[in-house]
Amino acid sequence: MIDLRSDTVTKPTPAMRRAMAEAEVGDDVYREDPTVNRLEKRSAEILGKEAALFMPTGTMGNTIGVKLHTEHGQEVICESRGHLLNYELSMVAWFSGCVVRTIPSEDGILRWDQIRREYRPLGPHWAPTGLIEIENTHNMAGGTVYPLDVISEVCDGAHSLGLAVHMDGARVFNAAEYLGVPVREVVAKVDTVTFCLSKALGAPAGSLIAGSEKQMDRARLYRKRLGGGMRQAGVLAAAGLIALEEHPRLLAVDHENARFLACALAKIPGISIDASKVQTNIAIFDVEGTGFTAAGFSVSLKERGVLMNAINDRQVRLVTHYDVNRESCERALEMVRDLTTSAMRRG
Ligand code: TLP
Repeated sequence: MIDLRSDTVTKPTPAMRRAMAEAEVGDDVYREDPTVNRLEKRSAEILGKEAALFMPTGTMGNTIGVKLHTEHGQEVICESRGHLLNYELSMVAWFSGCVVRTIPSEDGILRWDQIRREYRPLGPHWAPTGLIEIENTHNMAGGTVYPLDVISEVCDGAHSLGLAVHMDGARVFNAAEYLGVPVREVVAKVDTVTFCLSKALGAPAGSLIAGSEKQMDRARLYRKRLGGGMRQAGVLAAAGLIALEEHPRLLAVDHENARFLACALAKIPGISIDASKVQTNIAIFDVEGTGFTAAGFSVSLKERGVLMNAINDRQVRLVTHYDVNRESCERALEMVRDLTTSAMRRG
């Protein structure tokens, strides 16, 4: 099987497995796991934040990010297709007691003037805005990257109104690679950021949230409340350290593979995608012209040994990653061509 469903599917590398077997561990709830401590320290250094905290998942990182900045009864502004709203089981409501105000956009990127129009101060009828959340890269908009000046403008605007900005940076290292800048520049102005080791960076599990020391002290309590005190988590952090230190430099290959796939898909009759918009490791394409629904396309492609997920009735998402090389991408394309030509022949 060629698995292009997500970059979450990567298996730990031999180096990660060795590091996991040999990891020095302790009880992380007592802060005694040296490997977790090292991962948190290095994450904070690399992101240019005071402190960072190891999380089992990106969902928990975002949940805690929202909790840190809001009170019950407030609104969190995010983009309409944001992961926070659509794929996190309404944790914003469940844990933080907030509602989400969405702003639609074509490319997943929110500009300050759009946010400013939706901002609500304290008033007699409505939920006041408590937080701005931005997703970088934006998953369901096709891995799009926030330009640095847009992040800067959003953060300056939010801060001028006394609001914080949380970045869902599940794939923020992909954004940094695309922009050609160190990741600390991408997150410099946001108040907190979550990033995932378990996605494009290839670790088997784990994410981090980063921000100020004070915020991370509170985040530690919320993590425990949510059942995320993981004890000898150094076995996971050991793989995470390799992902953090070694894998960012490999991301360019995934980006080239995604662009390669997008350019070739654009030439297949019935498929539509603007390959020039593929910036990182995610490509989303429309299959309506092939006669398939997106779900039908996905099922038929699986019969040919290629996995891609339907994300709505018409669109299919592919994600390139460490475990899929160029040769596998070429084979995946052959299978897509085979599928669409046989469907067209049948009429
Ligand atoms: N994304 C997954 C699915 O949940 C859709 C994927 O396959 O892409 N933020 C963003 C932007 C994400 O893409 C994801 C996972 C998360 C947060 C949540 O991370 P986990 O799965 O670790 O809770």
